Amino acid sequence: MIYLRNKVKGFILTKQTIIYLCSCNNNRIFFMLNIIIFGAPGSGKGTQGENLTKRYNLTHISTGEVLRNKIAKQTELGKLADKYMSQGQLVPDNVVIDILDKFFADNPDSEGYIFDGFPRTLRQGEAMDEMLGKQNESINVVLWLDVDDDELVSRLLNRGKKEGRDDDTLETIKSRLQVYNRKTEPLKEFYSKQGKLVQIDGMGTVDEIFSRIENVVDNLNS
Ligand code: B4P
Repeated sequence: MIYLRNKVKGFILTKQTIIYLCSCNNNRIFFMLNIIIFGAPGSGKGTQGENLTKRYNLTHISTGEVLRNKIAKQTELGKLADKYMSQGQLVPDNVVIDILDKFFADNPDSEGYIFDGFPRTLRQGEAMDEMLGKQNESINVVLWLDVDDDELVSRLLNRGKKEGRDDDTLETIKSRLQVYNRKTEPLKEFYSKQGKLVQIDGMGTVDEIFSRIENVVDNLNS
């Protein structure tokens, strides 16, 4: 209840005013919760992203999922993405930034967003801030799922066996982890400087991890 999409510029809103306005359904005051779920490949971004979507009624985007759909449909963008993903490399920034731009255009009335797998580079992070800024929005929290490397590899190999994803082979996993360390990890400092990064112990069962996440999200700004 803390995140106010302040369409009413120039008002100072106390907690009491917010409670009052929220009880008036006709007032078009929006509370938005914008979350980035962040972590290495296999850290559980997709898994916990879905849990968050259901629990907080958010609109979910997984750039990995969007790209895999494009590959399955053999679109031009899909063919391009496949070249990078099958090598464990990141798809070029301009391609994924365009995907995010379209996602915002398609979901203008969302109650909040959950970004899963985006941003993965500093340039993507800056582009996202800019896009959200245009809507008078910003990221509320970046949930960093911290998981040991051995566990990451074991989860991804397991998924490879079950789902047959091309990028879940040992060789590709190694290169994805290197790419993560080189290109994605610097985002931790980017969000830490903004005071938004929260480290979550990503080891344990899916339910245990989700209750740690709930604990953080439920207590934001309290
Ligand atoms: P993604 O689709 O984002 O996938 P991921 O990082 O591999 O996995 P995730 O962290 O979501 O793990 P999951 O919950 O599935 O990216 C795939 C590729 O797309 C990238 O390598 C890149 O090439 C490209 N791409 C995507 N976004 C991009 C961007 N913004 N810029 C450029 N390129 C981009 O969990 C993994 C497995 O572990 C699952 O099988 C799950 O069931 C299991 N698991 C989860 N939690 C567990 C737990 N607690 N215990 C045991 N197993 C667990």
